[in-house]
Amino acid sequence: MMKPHIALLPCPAMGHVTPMLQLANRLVLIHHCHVTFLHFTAEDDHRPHHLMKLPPSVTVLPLPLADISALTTGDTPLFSRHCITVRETLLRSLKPTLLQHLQQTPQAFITDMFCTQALETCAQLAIPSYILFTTSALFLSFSLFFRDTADNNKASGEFLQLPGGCKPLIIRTADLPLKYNLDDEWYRYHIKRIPKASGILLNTFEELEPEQLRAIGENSFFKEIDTPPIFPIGPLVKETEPVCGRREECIMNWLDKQPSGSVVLVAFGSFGRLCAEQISELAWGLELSQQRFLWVARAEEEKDLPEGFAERTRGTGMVVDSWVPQVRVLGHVSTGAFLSHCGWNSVMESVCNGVPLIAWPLHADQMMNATMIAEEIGVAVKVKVFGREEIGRVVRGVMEGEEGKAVKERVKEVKESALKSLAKGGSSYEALDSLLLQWKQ
Ligand code: BUP
Repeated sequence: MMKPHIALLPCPAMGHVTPMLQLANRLVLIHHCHVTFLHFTAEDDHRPHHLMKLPPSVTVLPLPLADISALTTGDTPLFSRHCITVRETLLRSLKPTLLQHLQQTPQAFITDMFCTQALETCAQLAIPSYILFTTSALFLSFSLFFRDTADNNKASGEFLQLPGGCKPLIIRTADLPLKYNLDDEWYRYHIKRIPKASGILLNTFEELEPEQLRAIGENSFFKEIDTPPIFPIGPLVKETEPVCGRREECIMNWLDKQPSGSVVLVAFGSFGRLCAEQISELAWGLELSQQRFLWVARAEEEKDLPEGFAERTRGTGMVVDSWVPQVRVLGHVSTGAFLSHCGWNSVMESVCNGVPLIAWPLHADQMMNATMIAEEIGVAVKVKVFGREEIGRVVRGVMEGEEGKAVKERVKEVKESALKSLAKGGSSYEALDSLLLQWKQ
């Protein structure tokens, strides 16, 4: 029988490319599909580093980046430029690229949640299309509930009640990203296109968000707004990660020398930036906690570290600028906790490695993720008040205190259920397999 042919389109941002790469790996290596992996490319990055992680049989198809100079000015913020580039590239390049290069029409086209323009192209070419939703089911239910942004007054009061499964889903209004995001492309366009998809694949798993998934799958509210069928197929997390170059080797060598479970990884994702005051309070908080740490800071953030911080923490702490192999660090025996912005990939990577989180969310879905993993799932403790004493108390509590014991035990259980969900017969394996059965027909 011919292998099913699946085309994948990630949004060009690290937190989105990574889960799509894992999906590609799984489709090829476990479910024996032929995969075409589309990617946004400038002339000088024809095959970016991360694509090297794909199995050699995957066809990599570059989408030439649109020239957006006529649509932007020097003042256009970086994030808006990014959104315009994605939109214009899809509108101008996707259809001709598919028509020119795809000899065999794919049985399915899976596009990132921020590339929903592709759903229209697929409809024109009669290709069944799906969305890969790269964050939680809770955020999907919230997004669908807020699909009509004219209904902002849905979010008054302390709590917001979303239609649920057995019980309603409760979200704190303080955790909503609305005030930052109402004008962005997600609320204006992408959510509204969701009903055009034949299904939504989610980077979560049944055992992690049972109520949230039941709500979207079964509650009449979501049916009435034409929510497509959902397929929780996560966690889509890298299984291994190479150590690249001398700098990363130094980091791993330092970790090798630390006692088991003694180091707090501190990282705020690919977009997270702290202001000068936050950097200073975090540094004092880490010192007060008296714990070992590995802190991924930016070069420009390091100038805001308190005077003498490097000397006082020499030997027990390491501040690195730019990037660490995060999954490898989380999998290292010396790592005992992860102080994180709670981007969904970071949450899943921590959980899959059995590492409890210290939640310091910054924006977007991160506040909701943080509350859910702390208060509902029980694998994290939240930093509630911004300041050195609270940071010191929470970090020390997770590493040494009673609170820490509870989250450490719970995260081990969740890790086990994550692994089970991915194995043959597990919920995520079967969800992906059920899609393959449809695609093979
Ligand atoms: Br920092 C850092 N190394 O040093 P999230 C991050 N990562 O591998 P996002 C590294 O980037 P939003 C580093 O493992 C994860 O896969 C990390 O994704 C990797 O946050 C990814 O956690 C970060 O989803 O923000 O994308 O930065 O919340 O907006 O998705």
